[in-house]
Amino acid sequence: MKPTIGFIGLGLMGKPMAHNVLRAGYRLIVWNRTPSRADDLVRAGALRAASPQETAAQSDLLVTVVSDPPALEQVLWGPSGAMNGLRAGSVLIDSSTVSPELAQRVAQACLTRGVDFLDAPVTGGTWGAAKGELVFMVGGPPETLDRARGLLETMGQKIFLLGPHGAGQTVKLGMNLLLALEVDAFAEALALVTAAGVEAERLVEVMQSSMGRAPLLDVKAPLMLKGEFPASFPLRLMHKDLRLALDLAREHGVELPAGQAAYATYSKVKDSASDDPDYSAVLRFWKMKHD
Ligand code: NA7
Repeated sequence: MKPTIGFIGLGLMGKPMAHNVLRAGYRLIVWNRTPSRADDLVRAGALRAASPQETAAQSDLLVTVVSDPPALEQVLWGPSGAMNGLRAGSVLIDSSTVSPELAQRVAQACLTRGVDFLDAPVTGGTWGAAKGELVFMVGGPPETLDRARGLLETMGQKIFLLGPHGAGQTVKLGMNLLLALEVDAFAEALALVTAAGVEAERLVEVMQSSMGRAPLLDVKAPLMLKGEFPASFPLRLMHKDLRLALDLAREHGVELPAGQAAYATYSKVKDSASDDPDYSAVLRFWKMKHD
C-alpha cells in the first residue's frame, strides 16, 4: 500500500506540487494557514487537517513548502506545530528555501524524535511545479532519499543528492544568486539600451541568436518588455533568498560584491511595491529613477 503523504504550505509552489502527489494516487492530508487555499485539493480528494501537528501525526512522509525561515519555524515549532505530531519512523521533507543552518537544526530535532529528514528545495518555477518537472536539490543521508524518492518523482524529474543536511539549501541559494544576478543584469542592459535610443526588442533579438534558448529569454524577457510582472516567483521571496545567500557568504568569509549590489536594487523595488510582483519587476528600479 502507498504511504500517506502530508503537505503543509499550499502557495504558488506547494499547491501544484500537492496536486501531483494526489494525481499519483497517494492518500494526501493537507494544511495551509489560509484554509481556503486547500479547497480545490480537498474537492479533488485530499483530506484537510486542523493543524500542522494533526497533519504530521497522520503522515508517513510529510512535505513542507512555506515562505521563509520564520514560516518554517512557525509550522514546525509554533502552536500545534508539526514537530510534535511527527511519528518515529516517518520522514520530513522540507522543500522551502531556508538557511542551511535552519535545515541542520530541523535535522537535529528530527533525529531526537527518530524521524528522518531531508532538505529538498526545488528549482523550476511554478510551471515546473505544475508539470511535475521540478529539480530537487537534496541534503541528507542517501538511505533517507531512497525512502522519499518515489514521492519526489511525482513532483520532479531530476533529484540531486548534494551532501549532508543543509547542502540542498546551500546549492539552492547559489542557484538563486545566479538567477537574481541574471535577471538584474538583463534589466540593466535593457535600461542602458533603451536610454541610448535603441528599442528593447532589438537587444532581445540579438540575445536570442547569440545566447540560444534560456528561461530568461523564453519566460521572463517577453513579460519584462511588456512591463508585466505576474508573480511566478515573487520578488519578496527572491529578496529573502539573496539575503540568505549574503548571510551564508558572510558566515564563510566570502565577498559577493555583485550580490550586494543586486540586493540593494531588489530591496529598493520591494520597499516601494504596493503589489506582490514577480522578481523580474526589478526592472522597475530604472523606472523609479525617472519618475
Ligand atoms: P507563496 O506563494 O508566498 O506561499 C507561501 C506559503 O507559506 C503559503 O502556503 C503561506 O500560507 C505559507 N506561510 C507563510 N508564512 C507562514 C506562517 N507564518 N505560518 C504558516 N504558513 C505560512 O510562496 P511559494 O509557494 O512561491 O514558495 C514557497 C517556498 O518555495 C519558498 O521558500 C520559496 O522561496 C521556494 P498562506 O497561504 O499565506 O496562509
